Amino acid sequence: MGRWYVEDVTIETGNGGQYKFDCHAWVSNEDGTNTRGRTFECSATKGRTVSMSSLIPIKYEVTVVTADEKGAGTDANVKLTIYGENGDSGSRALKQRFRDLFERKQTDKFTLEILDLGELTKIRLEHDDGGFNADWLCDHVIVRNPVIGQSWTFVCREWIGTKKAGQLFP
Ligand SMILES: [Ca+2]
Repeated sequence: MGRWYVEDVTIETGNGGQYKFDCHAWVSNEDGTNTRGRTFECSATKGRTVSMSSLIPIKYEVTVVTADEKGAGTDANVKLTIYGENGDSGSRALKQRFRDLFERKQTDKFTLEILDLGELTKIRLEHDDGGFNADWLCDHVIVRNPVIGQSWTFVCREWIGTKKAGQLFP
């Protein structure tokens, strides 16, 4: 048969979105050329409601660059929170064994496994004020989602210390 009656088509995306196309139309292929088609507008969508259970964990690659300025480095314990359209990462310690982290002009890399945050919006940096001269001048942080190959750069360049702990960027 070359004729097919289509009531509606519903497309569900992997992250819980739902799009319904009302058709109520015959889609014909009677002339056998299979070149006749029809376009239907989307009639109903079910939000960008994202259920956490459908999100996949991603190993985000985090690059932290400390500024090239006197006293910019720190030995305090640094924590990072990443915010995205699907939620946030929670406060994550940036740690590495056997390495003096966050020194002047230094680049430090970390991997954080987080449920897919979607489009990233901001980050929060904080530290525990540990060590001598704990104030820290972070230049920028790059967060990369290796699954889609996209990176977000957050320029910081503000001192993070006891008085300004927990800066939000940008
Ligand atoms: Ca250090």
